[in-house]
Amino acid sequence: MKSDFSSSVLRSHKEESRGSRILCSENSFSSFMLNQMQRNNLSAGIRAQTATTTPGVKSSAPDGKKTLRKGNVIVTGASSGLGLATAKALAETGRWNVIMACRDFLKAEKAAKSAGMAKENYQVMHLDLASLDSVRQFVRNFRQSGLPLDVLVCNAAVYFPTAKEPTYTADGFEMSVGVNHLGHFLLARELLEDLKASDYPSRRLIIVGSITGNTNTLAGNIPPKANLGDLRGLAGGLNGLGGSTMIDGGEFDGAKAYKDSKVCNMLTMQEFHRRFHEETGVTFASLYPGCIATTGLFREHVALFRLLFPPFQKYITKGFVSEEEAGKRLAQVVIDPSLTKSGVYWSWNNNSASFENQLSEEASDPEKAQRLWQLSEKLVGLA
Ligand code: NDP
Ligand code: PMR
Repeated sequence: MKSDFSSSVLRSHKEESRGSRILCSENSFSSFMLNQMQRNNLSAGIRAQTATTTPGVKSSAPDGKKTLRKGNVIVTGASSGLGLATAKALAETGRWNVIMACRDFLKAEKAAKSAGMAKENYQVMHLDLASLDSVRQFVRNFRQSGLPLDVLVCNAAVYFPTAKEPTYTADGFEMSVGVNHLGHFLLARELLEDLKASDYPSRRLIIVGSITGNTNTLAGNIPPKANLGDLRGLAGGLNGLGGSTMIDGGEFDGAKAYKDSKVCNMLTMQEFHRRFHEETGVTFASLYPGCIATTGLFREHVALFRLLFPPFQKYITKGFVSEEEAGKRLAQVVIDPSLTKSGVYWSWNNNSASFENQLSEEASDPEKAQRLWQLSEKLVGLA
């Protein structure tokens, strides 16, 4: 039974088209595992992607050789986990100035220092994605810095798996979708202008996605599953004032809200691609960096989960990746000249080689993406 399970999770890690059903409770992690060993009922959702590349523009150095100026990249949520590891990997190249867009200025400064990032390679700017005013203020502050914007990485996220009641952003949206999707949606929409204006050879907008939002994988089939339904809750404002705090209009569920927000992230990337890639040449991408089971994302989870999750991912699913390795992967999506294809959801195999992955049917539904775009525009005051 165990070998069946191990081989099934391995196949799933490669994200072959599949799904499963499982009963789980956050308090009995080992019973998840047993249940999972017994339940495997698979289904599929596959989609092909289109290829495009951006042209190169280089400036001349005094000796006549072509050189590239230092790139400027904004990374949201760079004060810990994946964001910090990515900021560090980019800063260490000496070719990138990392703007760490963080809600806690002091925490970010301390994190950069303890990661050994050299002062000349980063700066911290305040951004609280739980407030649309803060997002707008961040955009103004960034523009005042006079720096061109070459790459934007929407990385920050919150996850409330054990919350019984929803919490809300300053604008009254359920917190997980408010921060992970709506705050980033406004930020990315505003900063697209800046990316367009940059003369950097490859300008990129990257929105971090996840396997758990993709129901064509085993991980995406652990209940509660992501499902945006007909978006009626989002249309109602996600504020709990008479309507629902969940995108699909259902009862509040913190774990589902997070997974829904990741579906929004992946749909948004593709809608950006459809609307703006050809016109702007900007590369739009999303990714699943691997299971970084040690990050602060799980800070709200029960203690038993935090204890067992890293070894479970390391030894059973083999989906575990260190913060350092995950940071290198995301940094690769920022800088690698071979990853300029737009509209792609990147993943990595066990040898850390990147490949274009397939999204679930829902996470690649163009009509849903368009409706999500329109409703999100209304909620953040762009329409
Ligand atoms: P962390 O909790 O370590 O990092 C999340 C970051 O987001 C922190 O820097 C946090 O700031 C910041 N953040 C939270 N709320 C806000 C806000 N309101 N405004 C600005 N910043 C905010 O988690 P991870 O590094 O794991 O997560 C990073 C990304 O990776 C997320 O998009 C997540 O969905 C994705 N991901 C993670 C996986 C994993 O296994 N960990 C797997 C797949 C995807 P602060 O430091 O102040 O708390
Ligand atoms: Mg999952 C190949 C199998 C695989 C992978 C790659 C992940 C990734 N997980 C896998 C399998 C399983 N998980 C199985 C079989 C179980 C039942 C025992 C399981 C359970 C589980 C829980 C309870 N897993 C979780 C949770 C969480 O609370 C995490 C979550 O959903 O956060 C939203 C999580 C995750 N598993 C992953 C990844 C990457 C996560 C977390 C982060 C994320 O998607 O951002």
